[in-house]
Amino acid sequence: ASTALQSQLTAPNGHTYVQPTGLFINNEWVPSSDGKTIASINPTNESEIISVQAASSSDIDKAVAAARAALHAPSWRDLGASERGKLLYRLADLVEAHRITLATIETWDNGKPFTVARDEDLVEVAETLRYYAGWADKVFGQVIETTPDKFAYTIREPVGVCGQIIPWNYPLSMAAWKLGPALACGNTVVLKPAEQTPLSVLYFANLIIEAGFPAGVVNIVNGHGRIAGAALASHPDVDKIAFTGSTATARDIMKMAASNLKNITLETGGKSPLIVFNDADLEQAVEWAHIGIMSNQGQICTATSRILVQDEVYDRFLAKFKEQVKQISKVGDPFEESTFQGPQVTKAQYDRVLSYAEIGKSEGATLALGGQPASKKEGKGFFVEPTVFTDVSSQMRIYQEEVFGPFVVLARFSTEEDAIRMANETTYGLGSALFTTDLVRAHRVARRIEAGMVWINSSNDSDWRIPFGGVKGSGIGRELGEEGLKAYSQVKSVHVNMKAKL
Ligand code: TXE
Repeated sequence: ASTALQSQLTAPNGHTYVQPTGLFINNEWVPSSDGKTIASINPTNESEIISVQAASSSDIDKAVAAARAALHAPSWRDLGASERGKLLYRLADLVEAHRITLATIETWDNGKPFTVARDEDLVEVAETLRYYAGWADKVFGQVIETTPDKFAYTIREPVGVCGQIIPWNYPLSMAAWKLGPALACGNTVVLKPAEQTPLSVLYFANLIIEAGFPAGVVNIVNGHGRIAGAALASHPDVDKIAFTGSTATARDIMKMAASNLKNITLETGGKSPLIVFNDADLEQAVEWAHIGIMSNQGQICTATSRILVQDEVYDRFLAKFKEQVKQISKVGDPFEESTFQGPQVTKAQYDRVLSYAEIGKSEGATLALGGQPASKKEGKGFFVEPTVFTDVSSQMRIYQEEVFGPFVVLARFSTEEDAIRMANETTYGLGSALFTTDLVRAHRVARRIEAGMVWINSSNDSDWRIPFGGVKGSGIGRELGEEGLKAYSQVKSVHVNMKAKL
């Protein structure tokens, strides 16, 4: 099976490489038990790239058993923490060595611009792995003073077998965010990529073998959410589920994870506000507001998809913002260097963005830009025009619901109190951004926004060293930074009686 489950492919940019297509279990490539496969589609021209194996629930059982065995194997359990770190450093180096291949696959399968995959996503993947490599031997417990008769200390232990379910918008970055801390802390993993974009993560699996991770420490099983994902989330021998995706699926996962009271971390949707005060540097606000919603085809959980602008500067901001969208948001072939926006990832997402354009019009908002399919070569590809709505009010669905595309709504406010109230009138609480030159106001407002993250005078400027996650309907727990280690280790308390007699 090891040799059959791969194919030599040539990507649209002429890059040739060998694509694994199997399930990666115990450092081996195996077929699915029921012979099912999933076709990966190129969103640029809607053609099939290749079909890959789709895990059944019995394949998930095999992957979980491999992860459980690896957790207890001396090759992993007894490996020194610094040695675990070295494996992660080596994996990061391999990601860099294979950067062009990985970026090529990411662009082909997901549709994001190649320049972005190569210069942003792949840099983040290597740096995140390296960051957590450094933490591997710095996760330890405490000695706690009580009385002279007691010696007490804590041990930070791995949580165990971790199921990780990731989305399609940043396939490799999401894998790195989840694998880095899990492996640094000594866990073993069954990771399920999104069925829409498994190819880069499958290629990455071979680097895990090459880095020297023992068999079963990382298992990567592509499959449908409702089959493979659900089998993982409900599995009685999985200790933790880490999930990034929609809030609706997160709710299902919480229910499934309740079966054996799994430890959970969830990173879900958002409708993040970006507030522009009268005293803001308007040029800077316009540039960041554009990046905050239009980059990665708007498929970013922290996309600042609601722009709130103070009365006095509203008209000027809107004019400049529209100009920025027209000038910078060049839609086209993601392999072309000049492209800013590629296709949406799937037909479903393409339809979703266009349907929200219809919803916005029917709700009475003003369509200021876009709202249509973008022109495509030979009528193929999931391209949409960057879309801007104005005259939007808080009752409208386009103000409340996550669209997950290059789709933004603008509303105006008068006072700082109004801005805070409007920013918070959402069931979500992931990102937020605010623009002002008033230092005191910046920090005052940052405290009052109900969100896991606030960007002052920027947007979506995330960093692997800084915690990432949401409040309210945007999730539970934090990833990245030192905080991200808490999700993957648990504390054991040891009490030692020092008294000779009771
Ligand atoms: O997400 P799902 P979808 C939001 C965004 C988007 C919408 C729908 O608004 O338009 O979700 O996208 C797995 N048990 N986000 O349907 O279903 C699935 O296989 C276990 C925001 O693609 O949440 C995939 O691996 N797993 C987001 C992962 O969950 C299940 C990123 C995400 O898919 C499952 C993506 C089940 N029952 C979408 N059903 C973000 N926060 O960045 C699905 N999955």
